[in-house]
Amino acid sequence: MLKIAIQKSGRLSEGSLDLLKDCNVKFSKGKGRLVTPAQNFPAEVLFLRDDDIPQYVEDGVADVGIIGENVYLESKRNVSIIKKLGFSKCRMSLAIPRNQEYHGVEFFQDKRIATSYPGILTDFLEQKGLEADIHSISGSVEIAPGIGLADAVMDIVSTGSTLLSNGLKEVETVLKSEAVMVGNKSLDATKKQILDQLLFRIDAVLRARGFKYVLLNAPNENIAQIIEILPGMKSPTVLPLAEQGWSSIHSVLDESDFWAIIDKLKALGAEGILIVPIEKMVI
Ligand code: PRT
Ligand code: ZN
Repeated sequence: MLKIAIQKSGRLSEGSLDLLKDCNVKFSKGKGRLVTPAQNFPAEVLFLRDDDIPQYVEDGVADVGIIGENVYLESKRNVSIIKKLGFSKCRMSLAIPRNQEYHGVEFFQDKRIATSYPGILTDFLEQKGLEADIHSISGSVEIAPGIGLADAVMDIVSTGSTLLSNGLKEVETVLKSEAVMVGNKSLDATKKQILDQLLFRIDAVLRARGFKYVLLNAPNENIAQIIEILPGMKSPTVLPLAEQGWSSIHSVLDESDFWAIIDKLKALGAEGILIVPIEKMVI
């Protein structure tokens, strides 16, 4: 039985639940429940506060857990990062009042900086050879300069609107973060085997998320050129259409290339282009 810890409620919950669901690990999330067994996979799901997960994984109360990289780094617990999961992306940044001039990171020398991540900030300042007065506060960091508690903040930023609405500007990115799976360093053979099964599924799900399946109709004389544009997993599938001189071409596209390729395809006479999400991708 593999014990998987996820955040009980917060910004990681939905992504964690979706990932397990896409991996076909089914369980009921009863209200107020702390632990629930999976119905079709040898696992148990624990619902915890994200900050507690690194310690529980280190102690073996949970075998693996899903947290933000920022929480992993701040906790300094003896657990390993097993896999980056690609959701809940954000950055940790230093921000200062909008009206202050900024010419470089030396700005922070001897300043008072409010943060909920004193460990990460200490490491960053040390790396830059700077000394500052770190005020460790647990929430609403962004109001600290406005009430005279600090000269600057280091906080999580996603869209930047929280900083903006508090009269702050982002001046340095300290680190980039996303959801990661962390694991206990001494799992026994049975747990490792279950984890491998889960990772195989996670890989298939994550791989599929970056790709789309494309189907299109094209005039036969342009097939060769179209195939050159479409990367495909091996080579695209070409099927004759009932209409003479036309074929249907199927392939897999990297989502990030999507628009550039679509334009070229249209220029080559492609019609009826369908872009379909892929659920799992095993290679
Ligand atoms: O209750 P529990 O302790 O479990 O949860 P929590 O309140 O500590 O964490 P939660 O749910 O807020 O965030 C969990 C994780 O999500 C974080 O550790 C990050 O890894 C990740 N994440 C991604 C974020 C954000 N995006 C985010 N925008 N965490 C927090 N924020 C906050 C940020 O603190 C700031 O107040 O959102 C605000 C900034 O957002 P923008 O869009 O205005 O820039
Ligand atoms: Zn937390």
